Order: sequence, then structure tokens, then C-alpha cells
Amino acid sequence: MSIKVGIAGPVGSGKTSIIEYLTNLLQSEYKIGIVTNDIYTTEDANYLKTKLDIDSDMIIGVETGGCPHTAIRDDISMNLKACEYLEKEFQPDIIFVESGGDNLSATFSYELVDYYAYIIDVAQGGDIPRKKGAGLLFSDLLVVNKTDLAPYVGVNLEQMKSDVKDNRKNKPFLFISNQEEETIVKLKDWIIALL
Ligand SMILES: Nc1nc2c(ncn2[C@@H]2O[C@H](COP(=O)(O)OP(=O)(O)O)[C@@H](O)[C@H]2O)c(=O)[nH]1
Ligand SMILES: [Mg+2]
Repeated sequence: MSIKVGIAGPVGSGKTSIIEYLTNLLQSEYKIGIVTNDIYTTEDANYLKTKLDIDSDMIIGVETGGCPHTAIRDDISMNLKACEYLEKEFQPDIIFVESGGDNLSATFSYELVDYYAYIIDVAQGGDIPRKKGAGLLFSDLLVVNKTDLAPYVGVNLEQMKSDVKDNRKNKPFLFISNQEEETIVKLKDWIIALL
């Protein structure tokens, strides 16, 4: 059985990039499958197929054709089918399921994934954690990405951390940036702990 990890969050927050780094860090020890969701294309899957050094048949792009929330929360049949195919053909250790970009209310069905991380980024505004939203409050891990951009977009990271702490209660969160390798390693460690 694979462990299935959902990666949700608004368009452009860094979901595909995060799957790319995690796969690069994990692939020597774990077999990875990937399912991406786009509304009208298989753009993210195509991107990952060109970038990653894993069997491209283990990367499946689901074209949801409609509301991106529905395909990960309500009618999960297309995503389930993709995951079942990967499990049957390749027996991966981990399957990452990237949601189509959403607004702050999207969540994964736990019938589709075992755990999910919710990704926001600092360039969307420092006030996002105060605006709450289901993914932000209830995800298994909240990731605040692109901390390197904070000085350029006038975001106070300390204030943002304090807002995140208040809203997450005891649930975990990470502030990360692709410019700081050790933060990506912490994210990888979170995945390994799930296994
Ligand atoms: N500055 C900066 N840019 C990032 C970081 N992570 C991702 N990006 C960029 O953000 C853009 C959107 O990322 P992508 O992974 O496609 O977002 P998605 O729509 O959530 O899948 C891309 O141009 C990435 O290169 C980061 O930590 N810092
Ligand atoms: Mg993406």
C-alpha cells in the first residue's frame, strides 16, 4: 500500500515546485508516484515529466474539466482511478496528489489521501492566515512558501508566524523557501515521519 499525500493551495503558491523538490530528495530511497490536477490541461504533469528523473508513466495528469475542489473532495473518482492505477502497476511508497489551484476553502477528502499539506505563499499577502479557510485551519501541515520574497512584498514574517500559530492551534506548520535548503529538508522530514 502506498501512502497518499495531498498537496493543496491557491494557484501559484508552489505546489508543483514542492512536489519536484520532494521527489528529488526522496527518490533514491522511495518509489514515488504523482497525480496532478489541472482544470483544462495536464500542464503540471507535463512539467514534472520533463524535470524529474523518474519513470514518466508514474506521473499522471488528471484533467478535472470543472471546479477543482470537486475532484479532490466531492467526486474523487478520477483521482482515485489514477491512484489505483499507480498502485496496481508500480506499487509506489508515496503518491503525491496535487490539487488544481483553489481558493482558501478547498480540502482533500480523506477517502482519497491519507494526509494533506496546504501551501500558501507570502506574496499572496501577509494577512492570508488571518483570513482562515478550511485548508489553512485543518490541513495536516500548513506550509507558508516563498519566505525569500517577504522583503519585496512588504510582509512581516514575524507577524505572519504569530498569526499562523494562533490559527493552527497545535497543528504543525513550516515556513519555507527554495532559497533555503534546510527548510525544504524539514518538509521532507515531515513526509518521512508519515511513513
Ligand atoms: N521566490 C520563490 N519562488 C518560488 C518558490 N517556490 C516556487 N516558486 C515559484 O512560484 C511559481 C509558481 O510555482 P508552482 O510550483 O508552479 O505553483 P503551483 O501553481 O502552486 O503549482 C513558479 O514560478 C516557481 O518557480 C520559492 O520558495 N521562492
Ligand atoms: Mg501546479
